[in-house]
Order: sequence, then C-alpha cells, then structure tokens
Amino acid sequence: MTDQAPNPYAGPQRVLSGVQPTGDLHLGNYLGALVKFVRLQHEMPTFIFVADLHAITEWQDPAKLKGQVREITAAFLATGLDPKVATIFAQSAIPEHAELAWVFDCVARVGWLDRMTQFKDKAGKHKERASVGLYAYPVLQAADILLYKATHVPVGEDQKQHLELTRDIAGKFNHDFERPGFFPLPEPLTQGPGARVMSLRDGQVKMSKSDPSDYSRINLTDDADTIAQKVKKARTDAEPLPEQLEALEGRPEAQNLVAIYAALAGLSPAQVLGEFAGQGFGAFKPKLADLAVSVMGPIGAEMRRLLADPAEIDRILGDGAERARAIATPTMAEVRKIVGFWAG
Ligand code: AQP
Repeated sequence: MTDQAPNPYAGPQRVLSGVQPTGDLHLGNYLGALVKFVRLQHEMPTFIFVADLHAITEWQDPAKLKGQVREITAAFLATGLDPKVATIFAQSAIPEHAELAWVFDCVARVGWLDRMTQFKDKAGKHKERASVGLYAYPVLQAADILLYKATHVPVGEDQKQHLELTRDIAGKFNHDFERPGFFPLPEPLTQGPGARVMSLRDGQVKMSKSDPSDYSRINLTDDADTIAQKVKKARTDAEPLPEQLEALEGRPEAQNLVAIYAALAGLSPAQVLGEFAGQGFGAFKPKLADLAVSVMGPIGAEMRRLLADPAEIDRILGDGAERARAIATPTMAEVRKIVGFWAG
C-alpha cells in the first residue's frame, strides 16, 4: 500500500484539519494542531472543522454533543483562527463527508485498515465490541480531506499513519477510475516541537482527552491554579537538567517538560537547556507553570467569553458551512459521475 508514483494534481493548495468534540482540548491538541491552523490560515485557504461524525465512533451524550461542538469552535476562535479568513464549520453540516466515505470504503482494502494502530489502541482488548465506525474512522478522515482536495494537513504525529492511508486511498481512486491527479496526495504537516506532547503522568504515552487522569493533561480551560498544580505534580526524575539534549535520552518525562517549555516559549529544546542546565525540577517547574499560565490563561478566558454567546458561534459555523459546501458539493458531484452512479 504505497503510492510513491508522482501524482499530476494541478489544483489549488488548501489546508484542512479537524478536531473531535470529545472532551476538553488540551495542550497536545493546542501545540500539535491549533497553533498550526492559526499560522497556516494566512498562507493558504484553510478549512477547519469540528469532527462530530468522528466523535460518535464512541458513545456521546446526544444532549451534550452540540454544546461540545460549540466549545471546540470557541477554542479555535480563542486561539486565533479568524472566521473571515479560515472556513470553520461542523462536519455534520456537510453530508458529503459521509457519502464520499462510503465510496472510499469501497476503495480502501481491509488489510490497510487492519494495520491502523490507533484502532488497536482505542479498541483495546475487545475489538469485536468496538463500533464499525471506529474501525472505518480513517476512511472517513480520508473523505474529510479529499472532499476539499486539501493538499496540506496540519496534525499531531499520532495522525501520520492515517494520512498515509489517505494518500493510498487517493492514489488508488485516481488509478482505479483512470483519473490521474483527480485527488491530490496530501502532505501531513506534523513538524514542530509540539508534534507529540506526552502525558504529564507518563512520558511514554501521549497526552490525550480520554486519559482517565485529569492530571495527565493541561486543558485549555484550566485556571491558573489548576495549571500550576498539574505542572507541580507532573512526574519527573531527581536529576538536574543537563547541558546537552542527548543527555535527556532515557528521561521521557524530563524530555517532555523541556519540549513543552520550548514549544510554549517559541524556543528550541537546546535553547531551553541553555537557560536551565544544572537546575532541578524544583526550579524549572514554577517557570514552566508561569509560562503555561501566561499562554493558556487568556485562551481559556476568551473561550468562556465566546461561549456566553452560542448564537454567534452558530452563526460562524453556519457561514463556514456555506463556504465549505461551495467546495464539497462540486467535488462530490464529480465523484458521482466518475463512479458512474445513476444519480450522477
Ligand atoms: N498529545 C498530542 N500531541 C500533539 N498533538 C496531538 N493531538 C492530539 N493529541 C496530541 C492532535 O490534536 C488534533 C485533534 O485531535 P482529535 O481530538 O481529533 O483526536 P485525537 O488525536 O484522538 O486526540 P486526543 O486528545 O488523543 O483525543 P482522544 O483521547 O479522544 O483520542 C489532531 O491533529 C491530533 O494529532
């Protein structure tokens, strides 16, 4: 399942990414995804959606889901996405995501999906009890991206394998239907110091919304005291910070806190060590807490302000949906013709 053949896609460049409304956004989502969206919106047409179709691959309370969508939208806006510049919308507003996903379900191979590690992680030991949607999730993700013929996809490192699958699906569709270059082979944009933020409780697992311990993550909505407490309680070791990056090898928790500091301060990890080498965590943690509060505090406050006016958030999502539809509808109409559907 490799697709390294050149692809003669000649359409415009577009950025697309999504975030699931499955809980409070955390520092990993912020550094791995949101800050990149904000930067990219000024470089290329940018489409950012709240992935409520993806969210129901695991049970969501129907009475809360709409509110969760508004919360993620508020996080986008509070982080600096400008709804006049970027197109911000809810996935469920554009039914073509699900329609294209069905076509791609028939393009992708079971063997390809069997290799997806996120399904294995999320389904755990009882994969026969997981929803079919959770298994097919990466195919819907391919549809999300290719419906807009997106060429660049800013995501955290955990999504790299899914992006490879998207490229494989695009390549196979183009090949099977003899339409070279119809879909682009999108590039994952995973670089950056926040590409893989790890849990504050265990430097070997990624920071995640679904981690049962709230102390494993810093949420965008945490207040200053909570952030300080979480940083204080973050797992570390007894060694001081070294001078050289290589000396952090084998110290995943220390490595993680240095990487978080670097990402929040706009420094490289080596520069952080330049500042703190020889100091223990007793000295480093309060500095990290202050930095995290100074960056995240205003975002949380702005989210609360925005969420006080849900009608305005809905207006922004409605406007975004209209702009998203303008791209999605013609793409899906072309796909129907290419596939040969009666209603094409
Ligand atoms: N720890 C992380 N470090 C860097 N980036 C991360 N992302 C998630 N965790 C980290 C990136 O955030 C974006 C949105 O993710 P998502 O909410 O759609 O799904 P996810 O990757 O499944 O996020 P979580 O927090 O781990 O949620 P749960 O616990 O529900 O699975 C993506 O670009 C992702 O790479």
